[in-house]
Amino acid sequence: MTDTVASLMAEIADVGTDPSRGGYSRPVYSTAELDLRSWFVEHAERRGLDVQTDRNGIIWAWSGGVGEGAVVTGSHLDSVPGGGAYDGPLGVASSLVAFDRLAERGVPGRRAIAVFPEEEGSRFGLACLGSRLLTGAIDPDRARTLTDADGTTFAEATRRAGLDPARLGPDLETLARIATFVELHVEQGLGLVDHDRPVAVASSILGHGRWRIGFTGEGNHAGTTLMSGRRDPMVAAAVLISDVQRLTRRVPDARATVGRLVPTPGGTNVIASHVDVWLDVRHPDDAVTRILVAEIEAAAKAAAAEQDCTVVITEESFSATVDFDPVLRDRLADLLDDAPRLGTGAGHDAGILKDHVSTAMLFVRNPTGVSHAPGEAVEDADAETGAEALADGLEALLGAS
Ligand code: HGY
Ligand code: MN
Ligand code: MN
Repeated sequence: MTDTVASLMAEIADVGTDPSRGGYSRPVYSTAELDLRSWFVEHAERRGLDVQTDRNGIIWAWSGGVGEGAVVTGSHLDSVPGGGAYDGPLGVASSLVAFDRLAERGVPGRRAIAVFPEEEGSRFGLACLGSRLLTGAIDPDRARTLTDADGTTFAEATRRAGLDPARLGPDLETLARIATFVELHVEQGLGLVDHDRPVAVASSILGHGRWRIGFTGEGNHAGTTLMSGRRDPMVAAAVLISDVQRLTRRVPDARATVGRLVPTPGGTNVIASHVDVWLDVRHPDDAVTRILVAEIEAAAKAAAAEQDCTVVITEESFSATVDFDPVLRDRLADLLDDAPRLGTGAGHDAGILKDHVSTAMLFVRNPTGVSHAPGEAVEDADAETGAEALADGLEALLGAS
C-alpha cells in the first residue's frame, strides 16, 4: 500500500464540512459519518482485513483471525459541531497506515482496528457511547432512549444505520478479544510543541462530567410585557453562566464550560419560557469536581430564585480521572525514543476501555494546540511519524502476545 496518513486524510477532507460553523460537523450516523464509516470499511477490505460491525455499531477490522489475544488500535470518526479534521480520523487513518507497515514488516499476530460510534456525544449527549455500551458502562435502555435535537432516539438512529437496537448492550465476548488497546489521537494542547517532539504517550485523562441545567419561567410577548414582573429564564441562565466562570476561576486546574444553550421557543420577540444549558466540568481530583459542581448548582438555584424561575439540574454523565497503566505507558515511551508522557483534559474511548483491558494512548503534535474547532492541525511529517510510532508500538505488543 502506498497510502500515507496525509493522503488518507485528504480523501475525506470534503466529508461533513460545515460552511456555517467552519470545520466539520459529523454527528454519529449522519450522512457524513456514515460516509466516513464506508470509507474506512473500503480501505480495510482493500487490505484484506475481516470487517465486522458489532451490535453496538463498533466497526472491527481484523487481521490474523477473529479471536482472543488481539492487539487493537483505532479511534472514532464522529465529530463535535464545527470540529477539526483530526480529532478521531487521525487515529483511524494512522491505524490503517500502521497496519500497512506491520504487513510490510511481515509481523504476525492477531490484531484489529476498531472504530467507535458517538465518541463525542455530540448528537445524543453522552460521550463515548459506543465504548460505554461495549463495556456495560451504560444501561442499554437508557442508551436507546437518548434523543438528539430533532427528537430522534438513539434506538431509531441505530435502526436506520442497519442495526437492531434491541441488541445494544454489554458485549463481553467482543471485549474479551482485546488483549491491549492503543489509541493514537491528535494532541489537544501544546504539550508536544513545548517538548519539541512529534509523539507522546498518554499518562492520564482528566475526570469530567456533563450536567443539564433547565430554567423555567414564563413565556410572553417581548413588547407587551413590562420589565417588572417578568420571569425570564434567559436572564437566570446568563447570570449562571457568568457565575460558572467566576466560581471555576477560583479552583486551580479546574475547567468548566457552558458551550450549549437552547431557549424555548427561541423567538427574537419572545420572552423564553424555558432555557436549557449544558455544563461541562473537569478536574484531576473527582472530589474537587463534585464540590465545584455543588457550588454551581447553588448558584443556579440562586439565579433562578432571583428571576422568580425554577431550575432542574440533571447529571448526564461522569467519567472519573483515568491514570493509564504506568508499565505499558513507560514501555511505549522507552520504545519511542523516550517520548514525553502527557496528561490530557480530553476524554477518549481508551479512557472507558482502560478499566477492562490493558490500554494506552499516543498523541501526535498539534502545532496550534487547538481542538474542537477548525484551527486543529497536524503537520504531514508528524502524522507519518505518528503512524510509524503506532506501528512500532503494535509490533512490540504483538511480539509479546
Ligand atoms: O469531550 C471530550 O473531551 C472528548 O473530545 N469527547
Ligand atoms: Mn477524540
Ligand atoms: Mn473530541
